[in-house]
Amino acid sequence: MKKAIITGITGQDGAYLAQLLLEKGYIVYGTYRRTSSVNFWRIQELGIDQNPHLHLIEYDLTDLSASIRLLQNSKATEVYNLAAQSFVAVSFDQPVTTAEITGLGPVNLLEAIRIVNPKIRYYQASTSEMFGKVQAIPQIEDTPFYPRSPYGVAKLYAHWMTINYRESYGIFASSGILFNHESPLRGLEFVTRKITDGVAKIKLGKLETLELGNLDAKRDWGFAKDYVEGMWRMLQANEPDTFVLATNRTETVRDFVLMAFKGAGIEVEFRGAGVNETAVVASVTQDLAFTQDPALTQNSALTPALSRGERELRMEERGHKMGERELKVGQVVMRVNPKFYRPAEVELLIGNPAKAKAKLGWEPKTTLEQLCQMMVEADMKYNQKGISF
Ligand code: NAP
Ligand code: G4F
Repeated sequence: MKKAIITGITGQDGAYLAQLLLEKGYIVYGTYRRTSSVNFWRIQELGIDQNPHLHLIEYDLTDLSASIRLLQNSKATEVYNLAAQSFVAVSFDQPVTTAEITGLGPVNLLEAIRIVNPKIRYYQASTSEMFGKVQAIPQIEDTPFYPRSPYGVAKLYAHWMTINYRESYGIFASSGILFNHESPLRGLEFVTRKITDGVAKIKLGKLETLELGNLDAKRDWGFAKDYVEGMWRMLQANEPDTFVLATNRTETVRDFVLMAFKGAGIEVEFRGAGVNETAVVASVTQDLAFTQDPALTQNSALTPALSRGERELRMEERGHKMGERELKVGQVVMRVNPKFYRPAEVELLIGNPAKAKAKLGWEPKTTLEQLCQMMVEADMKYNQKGISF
């Protein structure tokens, strides 16, 4: 059986990649950090936490000796380095920690490979943040880099070290330049999940207004589960290389807000500009597409329309109890709070994954609309159960 190490198993990609490799018959060594309260909710959500082929190992990427022991003890032949301080906003407040984990950390693993077994294949989780102030549209593998955050700078160092170890020591070290990828397992601090969680809370009457920063930023958002497949393909290729994984479509944060509210049956209109911009409720359909219960769909052709009282009763039976605050047309459900602005912003990302398609046979399978709907539905369920990860 093939053995692989995944650093950062408690993160979004770590969980999906572990699921994929277990399905492919691997023995997986997933690393997590010692903290006062370790949280395995993602691998629990995917139902893989008790898999006998998954071994959880305490490990910190900043420790060279731990990296050496990790490789020696596991005898893995593939290493997927997903561990990082990955939140761009925090990297402005903690630039040194970010450099140590996200920049230098991967060098510990590359050195450990060089020392323990140079035949081990290595995947580095590089990022479209390295393109920063973009020098070409769309971005491809050869587009010049111009990072705009301490996180982007740290990742760029690790990216070049990956290439350097490939060229200097012949190590099979591949770098995946991945554009933003999201899912119901995304951390709540990232904008898409913050929005879908906020929309769910607003729909359920648990929150009045969502506060966001720069609504004009454009991102190329894909589904994380599609992207981990690309990581695996990179390590099965004949040669190590650098690949962009992206969807070749870009939308603004504002577009995603609109889409998420729509997914919850709420039409919003944007008013004002800059720090004064808001989204207000234009109409509410009570049409909970995510319940997949035609009886709750007001305009369902299959069932007679229910009266409002009947519909609320039916929703309560299904656990969709309406919150105390009912949504009203004209209610402000989103406003800008400048505290979420960044000292330097990446305004536009859009990637062309043509090389990955040609050489790896990889392409994204999930549309942004499908992704957004999936996240809204998951957050409705989490919030109905009263859990918020
Ligand atoms: P994530 O959810 O933030 O997960 C990061 C993981 O790294 C967590 O398991 C975290 O552990 C772990 N970690 C942090 N510091 C560590 C340390 N010192 N030692 C060991 N583990 C450490 O990130 P993600 O979205 O899954 O992304 C996976 C990787 O891809 C990251 O390297 C990220 O920078 C990169 N990336 C992500 C995207 C994206 O859109 N998601 C795009 C391009 C690149 P804790 O749970 O203990 O914090
Ligand atoms: O969701 P974000 O925090 O993701 P960001 O900064 O693009 O970084 C993510 O993607 C990178 C790949 O390009 C990864 F390498 C990185 O690890 C991470 O996964 O922010 C997206 C955009 C930004 O322009 C931000 O300014 O959304 C804007 N935004 C507007 N309001 C907000 C908010 N971002 C956050 N997190 N929270 C807000 O309230």
